[in-house]
Amino acid sequence: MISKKMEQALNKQLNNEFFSAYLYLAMSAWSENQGLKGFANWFYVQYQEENFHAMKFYTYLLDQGAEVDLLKIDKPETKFSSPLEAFEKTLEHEQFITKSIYELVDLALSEKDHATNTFLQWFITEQVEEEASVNEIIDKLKLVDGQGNGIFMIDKELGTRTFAQ
Ligand code: OFO
Repeated sequence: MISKKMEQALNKQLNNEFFSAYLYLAMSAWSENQGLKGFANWFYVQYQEENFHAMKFYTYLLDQGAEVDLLKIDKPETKFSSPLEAFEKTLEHEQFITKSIYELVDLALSEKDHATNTFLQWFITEQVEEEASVNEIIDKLKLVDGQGNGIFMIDKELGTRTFAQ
């Protein structure tokens, strides 16, 4: 049993996760149109991961006998000036998500809602990994400084990412 306030906050996060999926799907389509199939693959896997995150919130709400409120998903940005810009926006977005997860944990702690706090711990770990992997790609993109050869190599590497739950 969770509070109404927590129910609302978790539904907002469910929406944030679906928005994340939408944003990365837009980045995947943009990459594909640039001929960057590896980048497109990376963002597509990211899209799959975000749907998986969203469904974790969905299942948790139902497990708690709470209502699932499917809020409107905002339109994401669909055009980017370079792969570096797309990844910098990814990092910015992930930092926003990390902050929103921390706020949920703060709420769970203030309500002594141990079940929700435990549920959220998985996301805390996940956010550390996500920010680290995005930072790593940003470093590489900065290193190659938009040079075709370097972008080609990174594209090849990003093409190997697969979705694992
Ligand atoms: Fe990108 O971790 Fe969920 O939103």
